[in-house]
Amino acid sequence: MSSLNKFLYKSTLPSSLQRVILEIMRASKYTAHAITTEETGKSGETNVQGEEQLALDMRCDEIFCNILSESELIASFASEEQENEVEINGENGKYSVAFDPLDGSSLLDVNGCVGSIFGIWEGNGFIGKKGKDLVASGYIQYGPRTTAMISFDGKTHEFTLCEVGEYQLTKQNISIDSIAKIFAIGNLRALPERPEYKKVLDYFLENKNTLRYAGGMVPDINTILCKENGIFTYPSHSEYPNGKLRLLYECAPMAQIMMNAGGNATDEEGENIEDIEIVQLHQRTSIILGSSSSVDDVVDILQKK
Ligand code: AFP
Repeated sequence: MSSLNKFLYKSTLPSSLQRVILEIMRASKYTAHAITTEETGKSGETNVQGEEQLALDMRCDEIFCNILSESELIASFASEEQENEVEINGENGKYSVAFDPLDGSSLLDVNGCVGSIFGIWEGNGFIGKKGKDLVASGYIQYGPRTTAMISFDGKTHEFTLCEVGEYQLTKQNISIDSIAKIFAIGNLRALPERPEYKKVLDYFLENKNTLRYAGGMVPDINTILCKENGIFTYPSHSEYPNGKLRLLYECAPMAQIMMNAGGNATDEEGENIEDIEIVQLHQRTSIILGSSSSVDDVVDILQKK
């Protein structure tokens, strides 16, 4: 099997973009180590989202920030844990990276799988850009094994961190079935106020679909990509009127990863996630993502009301 380095080298990606991806993946190795060796307790701080930060949230953010800050290729970066964009080389940089350094941190205390998510855009900054402008995206899942899905040039591939600390290609050209048999139905707390979402649940149950819901965006979407089948739903409700998940560093990268695997990714009105303009670093969106025909069916159900 090819190493990530060799796979990138043989690709058509500019060497500068290859280097940025490798720096992000270097950060993931330190993150994987921190997760298995450092405390999972609370930090006593809250982030810009008003969410209680765990010590590991801050540690993983520090790892990504430090590594990206060292690169002359980085124009700026944006993190879930940082209120504002951080300019590194500005107009002298080539790429801007948005990342969620530790997604699903509420799963740490139960030893659940967590992940890091990233998206890479050309140029300096994010406002005014869209998911379709991403030049590469990916996530790392920290579980019994550390694995990653990395997407560029219209394809999505899986890599696994091997014993010598190198990512090896383990699955090339992921391809998602069009009809879901697996469903990861998020935000069930919306059911009482959204009877149309109950119809979505009934749709999955009537089709005898298999429920797989971990409560982490990375493990839930990773199941769909590894099984090459499934659908993930996280609609809005009164607590999160625009949805809970963030466009810039969660939904836009995940949408590209999924679409480059032949799936689809829209909001609950059916707008392609990749077409939603980034107007605020931490803006939220609803998301329906996975097997393309099933995404269409769920949006139709939600829209019929
Ligand atoms: P945490 O980072 O607070 O664990 O939230 C994880 C997350 O942002 C995303 O990874 C999940 O898909 C989603 O929230 C789960 O939300 P619920 O807790 O409402 O199921």
